[in-house]
Amino acid sequence: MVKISVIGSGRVGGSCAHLLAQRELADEVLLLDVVEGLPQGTALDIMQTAPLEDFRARVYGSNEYGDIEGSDLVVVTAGLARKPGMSRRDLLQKNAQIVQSVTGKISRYAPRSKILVVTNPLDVMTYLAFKTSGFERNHVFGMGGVLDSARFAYFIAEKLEVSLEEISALVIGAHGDRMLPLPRFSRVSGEPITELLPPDVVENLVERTRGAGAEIVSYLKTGSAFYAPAASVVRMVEAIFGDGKGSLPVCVYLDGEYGLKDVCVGVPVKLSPDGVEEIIELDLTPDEMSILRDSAAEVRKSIESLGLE
Ligand code: A3D
Repeated sequence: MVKISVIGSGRVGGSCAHLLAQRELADEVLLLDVVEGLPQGTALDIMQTAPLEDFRARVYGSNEYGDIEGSDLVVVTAGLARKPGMSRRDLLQKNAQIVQSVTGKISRYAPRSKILVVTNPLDVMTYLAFKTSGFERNHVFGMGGVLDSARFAYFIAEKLEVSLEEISALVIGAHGDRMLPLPRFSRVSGEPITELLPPDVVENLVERTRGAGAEIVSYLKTGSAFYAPAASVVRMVEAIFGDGKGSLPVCVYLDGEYGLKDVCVGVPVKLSPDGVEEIIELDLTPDEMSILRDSAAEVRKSIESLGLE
């Protein structure tokens, strides 16, 4: 029996719950929100896809944190989404309060769960969730790199007009303007894209990936992306409860890895039912290392601006 609770039944949370049920990645999916009726209505809508999509998972909604008891994994999507003209930093104060309160409830009602953070700004919220929960560091992690890497892969496929199956792309670092797409580690049929495309084209793909979230916000105007973010969470859930093979870029608390300490950023890890099983240290060039360090420094600055320490 696998139980997954999704806190926040908005666009990302609702879409996650639907995909988790459809793929039968959990026996029970609980949707929880502070808005009365929202998780219940969303869950009922999702359950009514079951006769059409033929899944057996049970999705239900609640406004009571006590219902997360027994969860193996809690996905935190509670918070405000970025609106046009709003930077990730604008979200910081408000979402910090929400994530601290939600994490406090998780440690109280589901102390043996793992926490997967989605709320932005992702790396700071993952750090807060880790610190507030008091959980071991391998039990608290965030989704950012999987989405950024999927976006990079999509842009590469579009540019080279090749099938997506041939592409593996990798983005590490903070989930934001200072993310670190890694062309050397992004391959088409095993060949690094740096061998297939001129440097200016690679740079354009990197820049488009860095701005991919904002590009969608500029179209939608009243919200941000949610289909690909939800699919990215589900990819991580598959890695946790599924075969556990391969590595994914995941936001984790670093304690000396990559020369970084007391900060959360995205790096490749192996996931298993016990959470983060191993942090993989890539052999980065001095330039790549310097971008990663800048990325982490930006996250630390935001953490410090919250005045926690
Ligand atoms: P939205 O559709 O507004 O849903 C958020 C939900 O959270 C709403 O239904 C709120 O009622 C609910 N909520 C607020 N406070 C609480 C609380 N204390 N307890 C329970 N529920 C609460 O937003 P969304 O689903 O589009 O986005 C959710 C979050 O994910 C935002 O912070 C986004 O910025 C973030 N996000 C991150 C990524 C990453 O790649 C990291 C991608 C997309 C969205």
